[in-house]
Amino acid sequence: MDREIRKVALITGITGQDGSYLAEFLLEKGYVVYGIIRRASTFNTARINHLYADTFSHKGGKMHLRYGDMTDSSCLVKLIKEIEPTEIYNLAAQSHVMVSFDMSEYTAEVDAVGTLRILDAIRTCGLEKSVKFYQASTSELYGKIQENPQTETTPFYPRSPYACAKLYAYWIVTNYREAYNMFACNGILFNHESPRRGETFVTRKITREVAKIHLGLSECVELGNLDAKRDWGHARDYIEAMWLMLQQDTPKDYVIASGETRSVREFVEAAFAYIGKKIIWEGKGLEEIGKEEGSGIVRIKVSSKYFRPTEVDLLLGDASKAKRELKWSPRVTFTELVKDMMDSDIELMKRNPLA
Ligand code: NDP
Ligand code: GDR
Repeated sequence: MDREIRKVALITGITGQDGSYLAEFLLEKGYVVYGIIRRASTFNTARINHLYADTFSHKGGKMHLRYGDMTDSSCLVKLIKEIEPTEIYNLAAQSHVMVSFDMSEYTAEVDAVGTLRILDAIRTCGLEKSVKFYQASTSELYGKIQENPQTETTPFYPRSPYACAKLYAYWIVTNYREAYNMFACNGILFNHESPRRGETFVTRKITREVAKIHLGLSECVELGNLDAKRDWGHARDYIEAMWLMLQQDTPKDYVIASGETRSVREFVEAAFAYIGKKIIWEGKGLEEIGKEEGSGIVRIKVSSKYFRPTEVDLLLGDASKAKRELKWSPRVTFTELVKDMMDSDIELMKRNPLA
């Protein structure tokens, strides 16, 4: 294949929410896509099975999976040498903020040093002048908010081991860009969700539980901090921004956000509204409950076990730079996002009430 027109992408974290949407997107654009998967004792490819297991949707054998891990430098070198990617999307991470308090060292190994390992693997293979590199940076970097809304120049103040690890990754990407002239970009993405969102993130936890309540399979959901505010968008929109960053002439960092913020409480209300129920809040703090209007059944309880040692209270992104330079804008509204997730979880629970 001609070097000039080769379009070969390597995605770390391909089995995750974003990796699966990105793989689909790149295959549609004619890329050959390689993904790194981890060996697990159970299948972990549910989000991408449709892309490679089915010969009809296999896109002419353009999707390939390789075993690997962000903690294993030699395997990263071997894979990059074999694949010679033209673009690398580094999405692999221990991505759960709460879990990072329990597994702080591992989170740093994967999210911080893992990013360094892959950058060094690129250099070891002599590809630093040809590969374009995308780093999955995050709005969690802003943590304790210094400025509202947050832009590319807002100071960082990380509030979890996850955010601290991602802070290292952000700066090592910046440093390698400056030191070695690498085409490396940080996408500072605000929360993005979808029917493929991991089940323990708050939006998916809510839509799954509300779907169960709708079908009579459950009565109540336990949550943590209802007052935390997030800038939520749809993952499908956000992965396009990743690709756009690597199609520019100059590598830069971009905020990707919806520009709207809502509390966890508002997400709960929107999910219940979708099934035609209104929630009435009573009490304060850990004693607070959410009752269904009319029936008075308790639908929401607050539990201390979901509170974090340090919380990020409010996130609100300003994606003006991405709008201006990448011509990127989010398409899916908050209401459409909730609908997409609710429809999908109601279907899932109908098919498999034990899911
Ligand atoms: P997910 O948690 O859904 O996916 C994470 C992926 O990383 C999975 O494929 C997982 O594999 C893989 N992974 C975890 N540890 C390792 C490891 N040691 N070696 C190799 N692969 C590993 O995350 P998302 O798709 O939601 O997010 C993608 C990236 O974007 C992450 O880096 C996340 O931190 C970041 N981010 C996400 C945002 C969001 O709102 N979704 C916002 C901003 C940034 P497995 O399936 O085997 O567990
Ligand atoms: P976040 O997402 O920490 O923003 O990180 P998450 O959905 O886990 O939490 C959002 C907010 O909801 C509050 N919350 C709860 N959270 C969870 N998980 N479970 C609960 O029961 C619950 N109740 C209330 C949290 O305290 C928090 O304030 C996500 C991840 O995808 C990161 O990888 C990514 O970098 C950031 O988004 C941007």
